[in-house]
Amino acid sequence: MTVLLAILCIILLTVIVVQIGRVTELAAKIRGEEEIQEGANRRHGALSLLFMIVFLLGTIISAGYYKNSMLWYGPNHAASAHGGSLDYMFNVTLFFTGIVFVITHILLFYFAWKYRGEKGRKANFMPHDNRLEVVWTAIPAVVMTFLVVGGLDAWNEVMADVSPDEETLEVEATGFQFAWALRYPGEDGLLGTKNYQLINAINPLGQDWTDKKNLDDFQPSELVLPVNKQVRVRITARDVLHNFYLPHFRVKMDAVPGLPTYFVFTPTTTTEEYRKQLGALKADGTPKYPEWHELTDPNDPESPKRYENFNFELACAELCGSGHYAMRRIVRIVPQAEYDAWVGQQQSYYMSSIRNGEEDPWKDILFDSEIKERAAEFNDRVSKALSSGNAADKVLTLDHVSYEPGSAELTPLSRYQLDNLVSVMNNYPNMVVELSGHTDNTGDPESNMELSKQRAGKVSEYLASKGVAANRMSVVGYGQTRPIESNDTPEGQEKNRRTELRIITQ
Ligand SMILES: [Cu+2]
Repeated sequence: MTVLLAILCIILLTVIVVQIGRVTELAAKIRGEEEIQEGANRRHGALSLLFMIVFLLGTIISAGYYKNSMLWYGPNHAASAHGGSLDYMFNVTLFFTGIVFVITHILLFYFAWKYRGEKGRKANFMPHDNRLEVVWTAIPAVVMTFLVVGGLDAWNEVMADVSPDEETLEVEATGFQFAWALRYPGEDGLLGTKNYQLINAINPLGQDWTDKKNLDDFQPSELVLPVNKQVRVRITARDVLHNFYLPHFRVKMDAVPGLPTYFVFTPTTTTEEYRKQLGALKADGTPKYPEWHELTDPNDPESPKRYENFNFELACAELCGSGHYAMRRIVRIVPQAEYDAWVGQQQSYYMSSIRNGEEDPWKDILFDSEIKERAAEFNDRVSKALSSGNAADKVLTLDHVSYEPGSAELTPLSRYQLDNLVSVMNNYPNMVVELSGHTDNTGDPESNMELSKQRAGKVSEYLASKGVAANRMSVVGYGQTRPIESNDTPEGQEKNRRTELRIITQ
């Protein structure tokens, strides 16, 4: 029905337009066509002049009105070392193109008025003029040469890569639909290698965990950078084209799947300093940039002012899909000390998400930091047991000693705690201990008894192989007779499968 009505309306409108045309035609015949044409020409000429004035005034007024939103003007100064040279280049270009813009528009509308159609006026026919050709080719050529050379110069300065001896912080930004994954190098200062074939749900960047450089890399949710330190951003994409854009730093570079790009820049203003500049006051105490003194929430007089909430941001400057807007990230520029403290709080992605999981190629070894941590913890427990007068406190569970399923073979990771025990035995030469094996209640009690004894025996063999005298250790198997938790739950059963150390003489 609506469609039908719409079609009817269109038909009616067409009929009306045709009818008006006919009436005008008839009126022209009656009054004389030429006279009418001349009146229209005069009117159109005058309107051209009016349009020129309104248009140019509008351009000037809007430029003045939005001046504080222009990147090079007012509060929007560049917050990076190279930003000034790009802004300068834009200003120079704007200056020259601005002159041409104003002159050509004045001429365009002035000529439309001056040479409007008049009775008896004939057009001047000019087939060719060498002088004019030279002038309007040479002037743009000279101006363009200066602009292009200046642009190339700025480009070479901005896009220069770092030389190997320069101290640079290298971080990585990977664009995907719809977020940025940021990666920092961790303590070693080096980003680990990646392979797209390794990408899966728990390894979103395809980091190769056999490369030790990857183990300390961390993936924070915001881009935090120290002020006045050169940064090289490796830019990649995982699916479609994105664009790494830091407007306040004049940094903008495509993120292309399969083709790593980069951008080197040095932030020169911290977030705090930039906020101060936005909130600056004039000599008479009024705000320099009133728009930044507006409240963030106009309905809440207690809400902070806009400049107090200001943050640099990272955006995607490529329309990459429906969630494109969600690629915004906060960027914080902070003094070096604050940056170091922030880095200290970050946990490596490997340690938080990969360590000891399915994909961990280092499952069978402990890293130095873990070895130290565990040794300290074990020594602590031993000294508590030694200083206690209570017999129950003299029993320690060797919680990091485990066996292959259904066998008495020690797992590779068990050796670390056993080595801790060896050094305790060496430090206390008079210490005599009992090593006991325990199982849960699955299987037959007699074979459990046998297995638990074999397991405790393996521990004693290991200690003996490291030089602990055999007469300082007794070996017992208790099977399933001494549970410490209920065997009804898998967790309880796991606790019951254990090896214990009892200090008999210290
Ligand atoms: Cu994007």
